[in-house]
Amino acid sequence: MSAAPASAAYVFNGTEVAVFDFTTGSNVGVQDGNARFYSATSPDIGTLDVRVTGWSLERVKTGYNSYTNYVRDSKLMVYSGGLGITSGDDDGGANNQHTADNEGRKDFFVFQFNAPVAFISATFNTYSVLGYSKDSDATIKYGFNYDTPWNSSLNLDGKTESYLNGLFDGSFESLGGSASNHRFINPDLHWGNVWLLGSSFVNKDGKIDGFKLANLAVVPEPATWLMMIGGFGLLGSALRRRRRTALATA
Ligand SMILES: [Ca+2]
Ligand SMILES: [Ca+2]
Ligand SMILES: [Ca+2]
Ligand SMILES: [Ca+2]
Repeated sequence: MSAAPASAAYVFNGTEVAVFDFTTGSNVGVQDGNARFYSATSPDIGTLDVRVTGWSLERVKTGYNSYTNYVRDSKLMVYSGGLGITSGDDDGGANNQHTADNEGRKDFFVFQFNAPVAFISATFNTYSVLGYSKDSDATIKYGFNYDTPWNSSLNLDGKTESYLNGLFDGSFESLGGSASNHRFINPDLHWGNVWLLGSSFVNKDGKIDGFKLANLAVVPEPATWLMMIGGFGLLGSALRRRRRTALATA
């Protein structure tokens, strides 16, 4: 799918999606591990909030012939082109390394929502990292986490990739090309209140991925939806309990 205007309202299953605009904010005083907060509103579903952080996976030699990937807190930067990540091996962001890139460390965003959502689409602005050709493949992970409030730290710094993966129910690839693009990123309609979107961890085509994320369209899960439009709180939580019980026994 190409280039639906970023700000255009559009409809998913009869509901106007909520579109987070990631092109506003300041980079003054940004430190590793900084968080940014954004809100998005749909006339149909009200307002959703998200906490966004930037990370990278560093491959560390841990034995004669073995390696372990560790999560490193990184700088979540913001530009007119969208959110980027400057990680510890990104030379201060030079040569478009301030993007979410998988040259060296694999950079990724973590999104903690105040309600379960499904990703629908996103705008990827591509950049040539260190002079390589542009590409925009992404790894996406989704899961439910009710141990940590949505607006609090998940304390991922220094954790292993296995620990990171344990936070999520599943993972998939969203392949993109060299041009900046707006695309659907959740064809199987997964749900979660905690999501990861990164420069591809798999990168099958071997081309370095480097992009800024300009926006993200989501919808809340139906049970939450009922609560948000008001008056159905008990019904919503009953549905949620049933659903999660069903998941737990599946
Ligand atoms: Ca980077
Ligand atoms: Ca890098
Ligand atoms: Ca690609
Ligand atoms: Ca690639």
